[in-house]
Amino acid sequence: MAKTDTDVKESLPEFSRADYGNYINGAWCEAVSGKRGDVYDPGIGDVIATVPQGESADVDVAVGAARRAFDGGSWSKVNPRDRSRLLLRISEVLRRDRDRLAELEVRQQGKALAGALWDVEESAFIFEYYAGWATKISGEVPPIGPDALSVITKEPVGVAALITPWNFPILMAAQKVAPALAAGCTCILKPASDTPLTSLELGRIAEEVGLPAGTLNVLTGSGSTVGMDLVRHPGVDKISFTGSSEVGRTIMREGADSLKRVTLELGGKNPSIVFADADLEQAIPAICQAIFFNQGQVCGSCSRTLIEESILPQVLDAIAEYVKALRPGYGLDPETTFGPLVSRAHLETVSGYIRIGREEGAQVAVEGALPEDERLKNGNFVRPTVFSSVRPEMRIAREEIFGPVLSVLSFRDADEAVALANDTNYGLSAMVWSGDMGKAIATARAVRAGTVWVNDNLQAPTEALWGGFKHSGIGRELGQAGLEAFLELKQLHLRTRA
Ligand code: TAP
Repeated sequence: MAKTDTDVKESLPEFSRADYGNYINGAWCEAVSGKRGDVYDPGIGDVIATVPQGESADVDVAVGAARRAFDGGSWSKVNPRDRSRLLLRISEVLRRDRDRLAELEVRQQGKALAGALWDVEESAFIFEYYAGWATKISGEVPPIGPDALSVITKEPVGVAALITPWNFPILMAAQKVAPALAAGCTCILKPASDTPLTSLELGRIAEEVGLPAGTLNVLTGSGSTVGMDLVRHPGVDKISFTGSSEVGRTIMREGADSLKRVTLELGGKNPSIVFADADLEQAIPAICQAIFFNQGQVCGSCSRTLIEESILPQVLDAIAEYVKALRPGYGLDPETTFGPLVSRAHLETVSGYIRIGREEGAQVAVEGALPEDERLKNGNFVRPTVFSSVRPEMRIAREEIFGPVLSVLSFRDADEAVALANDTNYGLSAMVWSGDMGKAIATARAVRAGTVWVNDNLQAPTEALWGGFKHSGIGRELGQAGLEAFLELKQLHLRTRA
């Protein structure tokens, strides 16, 4: 049954527009210039909040605060047990405020509520997980002989600038802030301009739990000014960035003068490989979810599906059924399974790729619906689209679209599947579906990607790791590797000979 306008309004509770400040040195402040920027609800197109539009002067203030807290200042004096307790407190407050934060995430990003609730819950777990690590950062004493003692310690890397994207705003912030603080770093969080609100809420939580001033600073402003200034700033020791490969390359170039340590989590054009002996009842929803979840705005999404030739028609039919069953709508409506794209600019990019696919000669195998409700007419909705007859050289098979656009290709045997899977500059994730575990594992090992799921999809456990090969990034986040990214090794050489 089609929804009425009234139904949708009921799922859009009144929301009063909020004006946020930046959280710098333990205080809320305007940008030095006094400028502010708007934050839009991508489902309805309205302005829901304003935030300071930071510039170079604000970067100097934030870096100064983080530097002071690190260089013998307040955070440097907090011992690991207390660091751990503070991270646990952040985790508790995230859980306490889960529903409100999830609603805010839906409003600024557009995602379906169930996903937003999961994001906040997982963010709380990330803080809990790294709270455990804070007291376990141990060094080594290598055997160098009787005349001296060599002690290797792990030291915080210093002031870290954390630059996040808009697809999982609070989760990406947690993924960087929690290990940075556990390691003993101080930080400046620069959220994406489209989705700064839950990062600013993280500043509010830092204030509530009593994180010392300057330890976590949240600074809004555009990537080309605030982001670039953080990358070039001599007072910043480390950049942890998640976003596009293009900006990742710029960060490496611009950070080179000050020899910035970098962790780069970048884009992907990830393949799913479906063999004829796969359990299709599991594989088909999994490959569809891996491209349509969060409207395809997921760096690990599998936007190329490679299907063994003999099952191509039946898999295409089943994908079409899945796409037709998607429910486009507003993220807070419990029936919604498919929300808007994050911004008008991104809608144009994704729509452009759908046009390019048609022009390149790919066939539209199926396209899904747009919401019918008038209330959503200014939302950034796009039809989920599946292309068949895709050739490997087409742009829709090579370039990251970061939207709900699936390119389907076929293969004859495992060697061809691996060759197609690896025929990309990217290497973030991949999926292999087969009932033959030996073949599945051999294929997974041959694919050059940071994570390969075998008979599963999109899992990125906090306790494991996440990151890419090739143009998909440098370094790893999550797990122990995510902590090590905020540590430097140091040797103390102590003469013991008289
Ligand atoms: P980007 O345009 O790269 O933006 C990411 C962040 O970097 C934003 O905070 C942005 O600020 C900032 N930024 C932009 N230009 C900058 C510059 N010159 N110097 C420093 N910072 C700069 O990406 P996006 O559009 O937000 O996100 C989509 C892309 O991110 C996709 O390619 C996707 O694959 C990738 N992504 C990767 C992952 C992982 S884990 N690998 C996760 C999510 C997304 P503004 O918002 O103010 O422009």
